[in-house]
Amino acid sequence: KSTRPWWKDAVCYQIYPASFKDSNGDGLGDIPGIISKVDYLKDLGIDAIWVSPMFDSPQVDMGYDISNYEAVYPPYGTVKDMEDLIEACHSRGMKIILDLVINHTSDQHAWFKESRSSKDNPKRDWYIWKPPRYAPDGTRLPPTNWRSYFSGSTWEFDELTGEYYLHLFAKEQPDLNWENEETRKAIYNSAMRFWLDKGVDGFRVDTVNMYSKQLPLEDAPVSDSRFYEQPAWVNYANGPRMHEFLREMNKLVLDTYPHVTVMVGELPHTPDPKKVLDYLREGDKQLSMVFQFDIVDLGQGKQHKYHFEEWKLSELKNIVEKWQRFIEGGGGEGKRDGWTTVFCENHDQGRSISRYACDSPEHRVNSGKMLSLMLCALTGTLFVYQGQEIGMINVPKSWGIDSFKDIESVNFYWAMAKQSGNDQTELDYVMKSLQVLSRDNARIPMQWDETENAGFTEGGKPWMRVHDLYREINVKQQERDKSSLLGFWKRMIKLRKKFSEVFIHGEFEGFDMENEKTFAFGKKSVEDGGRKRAVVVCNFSGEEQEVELPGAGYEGVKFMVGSYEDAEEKERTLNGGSSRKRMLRPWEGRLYAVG
Ligand code: TEU
Repeated sequence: KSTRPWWKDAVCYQIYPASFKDSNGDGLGDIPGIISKVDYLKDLGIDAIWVSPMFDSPQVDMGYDISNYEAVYPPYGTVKDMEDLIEACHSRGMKIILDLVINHTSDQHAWFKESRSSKDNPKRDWYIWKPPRYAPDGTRLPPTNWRSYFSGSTWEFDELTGEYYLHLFAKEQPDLNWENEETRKAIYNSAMRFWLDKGVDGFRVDTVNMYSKQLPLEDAPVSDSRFYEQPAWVNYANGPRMHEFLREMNKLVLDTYPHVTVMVGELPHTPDPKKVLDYLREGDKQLSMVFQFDIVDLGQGKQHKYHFEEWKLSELKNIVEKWQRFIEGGGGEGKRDGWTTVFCENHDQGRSISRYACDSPEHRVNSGKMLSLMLCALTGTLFVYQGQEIGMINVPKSWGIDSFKDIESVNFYWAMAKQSGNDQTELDYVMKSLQVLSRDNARIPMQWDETENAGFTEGGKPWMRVHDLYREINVKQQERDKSSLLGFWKRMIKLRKKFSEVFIHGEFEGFDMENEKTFAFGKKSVEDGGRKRAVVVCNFSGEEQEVELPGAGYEGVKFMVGSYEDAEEKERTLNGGSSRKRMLRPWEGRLYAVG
C-alpha cells in the first residue's frame, strides 16, 4: 500500500483563475483570490489543486494561448504570487499542478513573432508553415481541408511570407512544430523547468496527444459535405511519434525532478482502451493518468460538438464500466497496470447536474448528491471542478448568445448563422445545444455568498455574467446547512478515503446494465481477495423507481449513506431487511456496505 503514488488516492480540485475569486475588485479572479480560499479547499478534503492557465496571454482562448510561459498574466498577479500559492498549498500538505499547454503558443509569443518574420528566420521551423495549394481555377487553397476546433480552417494565410501556418485551435494559437528537436528543448526549458524549479508537483497536460501529426499532412476524408473544412483528428491525434516525445520529456525533464510525481494528460479522440494504456503502462512511463473523453462526449454531435444528441442512461453506464474495468489493465496476466480518472466536469463542459441529472429547483440538490455519491464510490483519481461541490448549474436558458463569451461557442453560433442563412430553426437548435454543452456554463463566476455578484468580486463588474440563482446556490449558505450539497460532498470525500480499498482502488461490477432508469453497481477490495464490499444504487429519473440489490456475493448489506436526508429512517423501517427490493425516490442514491 505504501508504494502507491499519492495521486491515486488524491481528491483533486480544478481552479479556473478568471472565475474563482477576485481579490482586488477588478472583476476578474486572481491568484491572491485563490490563496484566500486554500483553507476552504483543505476543509472540503482536497489534496491537490490544478490551476488552469494563469500565464501571460492575450486571452483569446482564456489563457490557453500563452505568450510567455515564464510570466503571469498581470491581472491575475505575479510570479511571486504563484510562489506564495505554491507555498500556501505545500504548507497545508496539499499539492499543486499547473496546466501545460505546449501543443501551441499564442501568436503573440516571441517565438512565433520571430517565426513569422521571414522564411529564413532561425525559428521559422518552430511552427508548421506550408505553401498554398491552388484549385484548377487558380483559387488559393489551404494546404489541407482540416477543420479547426473553433470553426473554419486550421490554416491561416500570412501575407508577409505568402505561406499558411497550422492552428488546430484559434488562429491566434499556432501549433508548435514538435518534429524540431530545438523547439522541443525550448518547450521543456520554458514551459516546464521554469515552474518545476519553483516546486510545482506536476502538470495537467493540455491536448497531450496532438504534438505528433501524421506526416505528410494530407486531406481528411470528407464526412460533412456542407463544409469545405472537415473533422481531421484522424490526421493529427495520436500520431506516430507521440510516445517517443513523451518518453523523451520524462527522460530529459521529469526524471531530473524527483519530487515531480504527477502528469495527467488530456486525451481527446481516444476511445480505444489499448491506445490509452499505451500512454500509461507501468515500466514505460509517459503519463500518470489521463482524462479520457467518453463521458464528456455524451450528447455531443458527431460532426459538431454543439449539435446536441439525446443519449441513453445505458450508454453512460457502459462508459463508466468500460473505464472502471480499464484499471484491471490490458497488460494481461492479471496485471493491474491501468489507472483512470473519475470526473464529469471541467472548464470545457456543461455542468454535471444540468447534463447528467436534473437542474430543476425541486431536483437539483438531490441530483447533485446522487452524482457525488456515485463519483465518490468509483475507482480512480477523483477530480472536482470549482462550483461542482455546491451544485452550480448551467447558465439560465433566458441568456442569449450575447451573454456567451467562449470563442468556441460564439464562433460556432455565427458559423452556423452564416451557413444556414440565419435560419431560425437551426439557430434555436444551436442555442439549445449551447445551453447544455457550452463551455461557458462552467466559466461563470464562482458563487461564494448571497451578496452582490455572489461575493466573487467586490465593487468591480464581473468579467462574465453571474448566475441569476446565486442567492439560492452559494458556498456560504451551504456552509451553514449540514444537509447541503457541500456538506454531503465533504462527507462523501471522507468516506471515500476511509474505505479507499473499496472506493478508490476496488473492482467494479455493474448490475442490470440495460436498465434505463437506474444505475446499480458493486465495488470490492482487491488485495484482500474482495473481503470488503459495497453496493451503490442510483435513480437517474424524476420518478420513483424500484431497484433490486444484488444477491450473490453481496448478501447482508448495511445502509451507509443516502442522498435523501431520511433514507436511513426508511431503511430502518424495512421489515426485517430480508427483501432486496428498494424504492428509490427521484434522483436518489444510496450506498451500502456489505457484511
Ligand atoms: O481542450 C482540448 C480539446 O481537445 C477540446 O476537446 C476542448 O474540449 C474544446 O472544447 C474543443 O472542443 C484543451 C483545453 O481544455 C481547452 O480549454 C482549450 O481551448 C484547448 O485545449 C486549446 O488549448
